[in-house]
Amino acid sequence: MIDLRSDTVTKPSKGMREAMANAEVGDDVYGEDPTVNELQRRCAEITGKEAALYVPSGCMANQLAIKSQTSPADEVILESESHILNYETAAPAFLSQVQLFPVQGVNGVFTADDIQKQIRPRAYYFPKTALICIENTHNRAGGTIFPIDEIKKIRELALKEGIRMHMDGARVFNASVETGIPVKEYASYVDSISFCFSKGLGAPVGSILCSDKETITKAHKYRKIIGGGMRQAGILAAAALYALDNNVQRLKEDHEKAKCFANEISKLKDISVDMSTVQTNIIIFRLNRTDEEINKFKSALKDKGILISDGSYGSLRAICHLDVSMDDVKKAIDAVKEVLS
Ligand code: TLP
Repeated sequence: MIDLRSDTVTKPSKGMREAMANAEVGDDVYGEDPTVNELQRRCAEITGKEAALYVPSGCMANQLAIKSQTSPADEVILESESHILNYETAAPAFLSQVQLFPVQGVNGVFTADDIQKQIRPRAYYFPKTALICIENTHNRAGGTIFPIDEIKKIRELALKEGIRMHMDGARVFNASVETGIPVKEYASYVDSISFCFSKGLGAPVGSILCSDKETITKAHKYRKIIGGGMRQAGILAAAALYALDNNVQRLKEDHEKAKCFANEISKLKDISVDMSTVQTNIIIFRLNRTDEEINKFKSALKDKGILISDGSYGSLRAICHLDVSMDDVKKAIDAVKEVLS
């Protein structure tokens, strides 16, 4: 199968498995796992933050960021197509008792001007705007990169208003290798940043939350409360360290594959792709057919060994990653052509 449903489907390579097998481990609930400790140290260094916390998933990293930086009845501004709003099963309401204020952006990007209007005046009858979340790269928008100049403007506004900022950087390394902007620089404009090892970086499990010591101390406690304390997790952290050492620069290849796939399928009748959104490894496209025909298209592709997934609002999504070669991408393009002809 050529699995383009997500970059989460990647399997640990031989080298990664060896690193996992050889990992030194200890009980991380006692803080005694040397490999987890090394991963957290390394990620704090990469992001220029004081501390980091290894967690099982990107959702948990985002939710701990919200929980640690808000109080019940606060408000969180985020983009209306963001992962936190759409795919995290209303966890901010469930875990943090906060209200989400979605602001519609363009291709996942909102501006400081957009947000300014939505910041609540400080009055007892308004919720307190406590946190602004930005997603970089933006999943539902097609892997779009949040422009650094806009992040800076939002940061200025947030500092002026006393609002904290979190970056859902599940795929921030994709943004970084594409723009050449170090992750540390992205991180310098937010109070907390999370990223995932289990997507394009190719690890089987795990994400990290990086922030100041106080926030990470809170997140550590909340991770325990929600059952996220892990024991000999060094075996997993070793995969994450291997990913940081070996799988970052190669993300650029995934972007090239995505551009190639998007380019070729955009030439086909009935397929539309907004090429301006194909900036990293995700391709969101539309098949201008009925829902039933779209389902048939997906299953015909599956019969040919190609898996794709649904995007939002009837769109389709393909993602390139390290387990899909340029040859596989060419096969996928041919399959799309055959199925449509
Ligand atoms: N995204 C998954 C699905 O949940 C949609 C995918 O296949 O793309 N932030 C962003 C921007 C994400 O795209 C995801 C996962 C997460 C957070 C959550 O990560 P996990 O799945 O590790 O909880």
